[in-house]
Amino acid sequence: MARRCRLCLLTVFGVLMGVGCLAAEPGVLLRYTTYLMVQPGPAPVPVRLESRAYGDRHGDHVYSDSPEIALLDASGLALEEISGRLGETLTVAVPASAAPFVLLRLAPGGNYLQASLAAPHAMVATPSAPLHCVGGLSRQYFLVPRGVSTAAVWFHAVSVGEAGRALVYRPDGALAAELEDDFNEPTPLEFEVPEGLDGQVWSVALEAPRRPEWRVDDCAIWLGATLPGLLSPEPAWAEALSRPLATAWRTVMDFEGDDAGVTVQWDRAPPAGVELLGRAGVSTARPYRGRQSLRLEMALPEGYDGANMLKAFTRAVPAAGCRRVSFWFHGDGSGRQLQVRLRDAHGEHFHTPAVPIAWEGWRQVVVDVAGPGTVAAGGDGNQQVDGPEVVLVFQIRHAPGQPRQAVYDLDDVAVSP
Ligand SMILES: [Ca+2]
Ligand SMILES: [Ca+2]
Ligand SMILES: [Ca+2]
Repeated sequence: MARRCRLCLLTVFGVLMGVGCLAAEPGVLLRYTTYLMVQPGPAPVPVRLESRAYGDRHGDHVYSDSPEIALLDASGLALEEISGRLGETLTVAVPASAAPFVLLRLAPGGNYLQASLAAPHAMVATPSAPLHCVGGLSRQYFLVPRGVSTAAVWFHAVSVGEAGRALVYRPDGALAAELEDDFNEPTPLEFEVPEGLDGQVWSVALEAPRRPEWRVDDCAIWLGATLPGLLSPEPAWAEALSRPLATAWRTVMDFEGDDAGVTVQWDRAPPAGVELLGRAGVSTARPYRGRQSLRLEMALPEGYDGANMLKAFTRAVPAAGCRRVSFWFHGDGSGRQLQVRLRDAHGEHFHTPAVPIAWEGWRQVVVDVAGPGTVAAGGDGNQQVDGPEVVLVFQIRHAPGQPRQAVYDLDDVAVSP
């Protein structure tokens, strides 16, 4: 009898403890659409969702949007769709499941939503599904996978005057990088990951800016493509939820040696008497990391108005089974198309989607070799990046009307399975 009572008490205590946690920890204030990843358990997980009107913070405008919530399984299939009411609090139960995660799509529209739950969870913060927060971001944790040496968190506060002070912290809590900006354009806060601090949990926060004419309000936040795109209020949760998504990155070229190991070639031979300059070599002028980068130079003479493509072939690098390629590229804003091609050990070519060089200065580029935009051709046709070694080709497409001269730098080429 006594034993049964104790069990009852424990159960009730457990429930109350959960409720206590729910009340104590209101989450980040969200707007527009943000995805919340929840780890389901053997019992349903209650998620408390508090809808708040835009007018709570700003009296100048009213939005009629009511919150729309969807429960999605790991494949993105909707399990349940719930329409909430503006200004009300509702509790959604994430059903008991053995699945690694369930996603909640939280869409308060122009109004706000705040989620509270005691179970392990994280907010999705990827380039394609950013986290949309309001009034700053309390310290949130993320996993830096093994092999990552530099990474970035991106901020975009599109309205002029809506700004913030972005902070990234190392696993021991020491400040790693800091940036106060208006973030009118998507802006990365880049940070170095010293050896031994990869494979660990870091953190990020967005605070009120110091400049008096700026304030923190709406901001979209996402993690650079070499990081699993999850931000969690607890380090252990970030670790548990991110680990299955993390891939180990391996640097295959850092251009620190005497020989860049890169040869260049124009795609089309120019007419007789016309000379096109294309050059590749190591340079100390503006490395991204270390002492050197790969410098790619091109020049087309006056009067030459043809389209062409400069191709830079790397030496063969160990990249068998590679699914993604990451590198840093110093752009010139010219809009030229930059494309990465892989030639595997069996002569199969993988043409990844081109990106326009629309930025100036250093930026990380991550290409998805295994993604739907990649076209495979030739070779053994098995759609596998066969090793042991693979040649990477960086192709820069010149179109008539674009600047006749360009100097690009490229550094830290890494691959992930
Ligand atoms: Ca802004
Ligand atoms: Ca370097
Ligand atoms: Ca192949």
